[in-house]
Amino acid sequence: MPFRLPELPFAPDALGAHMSAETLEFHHGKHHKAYVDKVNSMVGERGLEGADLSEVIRAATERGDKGLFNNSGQIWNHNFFWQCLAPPQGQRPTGRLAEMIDADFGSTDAMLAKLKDEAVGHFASGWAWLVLDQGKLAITSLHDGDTPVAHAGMKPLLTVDVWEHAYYIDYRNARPAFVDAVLGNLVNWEFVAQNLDGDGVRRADQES
Ligand code: MN3
Repeated sequence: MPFRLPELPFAPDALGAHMSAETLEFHHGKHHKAYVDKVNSMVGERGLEGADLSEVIRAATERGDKGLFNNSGQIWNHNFFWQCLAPPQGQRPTGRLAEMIDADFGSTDAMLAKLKDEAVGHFASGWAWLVLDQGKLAITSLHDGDTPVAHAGMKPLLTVDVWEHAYYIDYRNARPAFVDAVLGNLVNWEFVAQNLDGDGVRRADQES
């Protein structure tokens, strides 16, 4: 079986003006789908039929296969990104996650400001990440299709897609406004808190 485009975990109009149905139609329905189609066209000739998505990413890393790496990494990154989003209901981090954020950054607002700086400051295409690194929270970014799946010990908690295709419809070229809208309104903090178990990679993995 080839890889499939996973369904969005919310209705296409559920994120309101922060991320429009038209953006999701293009970002999920065309960009994310294109990565799925591309990888499905590549795995056969590379002897990787039947491998899980994470196994394809790791094989591409070991082989230095840039094309397969970026396309398969982008499938996983988008699988994870959609789960990081939820309809805007004034949600904020709670419980152990909130305590860890306060301990490592001082406050939720301070953490969000740092994550925004990383997202806005990342040159060209990539992803900003909140990760768990040796039991502490950390903020970083990865370039193009690079993904925590390829970095042993990097446990993903939350990501923001800062490829221009994530915001050009709703925000034109204004990446800071897009990042503010996502971090201030759309984060699924329950999903982020679940990932404190270190099992985030599995939650966006796929069998083929
Ligand atoms: Mn994208």
